[in-house]
Amino acid sequence: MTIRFCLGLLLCGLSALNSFAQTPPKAASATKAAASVAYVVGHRNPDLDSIASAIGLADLMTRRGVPCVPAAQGKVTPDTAFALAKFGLPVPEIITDATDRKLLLTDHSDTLQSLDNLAKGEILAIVDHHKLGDVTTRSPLEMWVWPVGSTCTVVAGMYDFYGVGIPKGVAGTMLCALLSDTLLFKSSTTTPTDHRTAEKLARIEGIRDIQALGMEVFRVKANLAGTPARELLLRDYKDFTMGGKKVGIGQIEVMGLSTLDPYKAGLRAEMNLLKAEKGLSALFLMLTDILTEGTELLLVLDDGALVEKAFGRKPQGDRLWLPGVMSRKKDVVPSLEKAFAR
Ligand SMILES: [Mn+2]
Repeated sequence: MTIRFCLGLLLCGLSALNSFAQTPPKAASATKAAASVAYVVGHRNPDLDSIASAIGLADLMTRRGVPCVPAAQGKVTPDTAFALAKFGLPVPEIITDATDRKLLLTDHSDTLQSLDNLAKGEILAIVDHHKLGDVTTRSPLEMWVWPVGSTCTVVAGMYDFYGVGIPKGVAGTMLCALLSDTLLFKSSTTTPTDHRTAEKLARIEGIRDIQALGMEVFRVKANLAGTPARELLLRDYKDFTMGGKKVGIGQIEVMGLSTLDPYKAGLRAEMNLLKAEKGLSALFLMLTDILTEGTELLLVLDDGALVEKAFGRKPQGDRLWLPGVMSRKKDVVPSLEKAFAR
């Protein structure tokens, strides 16, 4: 009795002390609950790499003692839905605003490609494989940016570094993303690390034929049937600022360019509309053929001379064939940035 009484007194005293220390107690606990989980999120118009890297990084961080959930900045694409269903993972929740959120950014570091009100959130980490963007932070952060074929390659490297095993399901989804982002290892962004990582992920998932899995992903990705032109244009679309001008670049990957013939007129019309709506100086759409390994660049722009400056060839009217060009981040963005900077 006495002991219980003393303990009671002690607890009362402690909680009084505690509530005295926390001012105001109610608001503090509410904020704490909301802030306890961090969101891992890829870029706008999320592709499979953005989603899979968010899932992998959320799992790794949670197991390192930082509770995280994967999120997406919008509806997932058909190839993402396919990979998640194949490996039994749920579709991440959609978030669009950073306010009062703890965040880990994957697959981007550009504010234009990130959440609204990014400055009102707290960024704990950036994990990416693009050029370094303009995101800044107030506090120290963990930052992993590698020039490799996919953000999932970087996330796999982080698992390795921290000595954490990649779970089945997550490994398979990350493998699909790696294959999707490297265009089955054909993109100029592909490195030996990507090949090694793919083999490791396949081993974990028990996948024997990596190429066959990649073809499955691309059959879904390249199936455009019934998709409205506006949706096709925006599916893998990114905004950039180049030489102070607003520039948009979309990409559609197909197996055989003729697949796109029925869509070209509609795409062209939507490109003109989108350029006006967004007040862009230039809008490019990369029609990338995985079979012939090149890109037909559709263009709508104010200054036609820019394209020749960037790629060293004259466009044929409103299009330009670029043999061997398959990567927006490595083959197209740097050339355009240079041309716009002049
Ligand atoms: Mn990526």
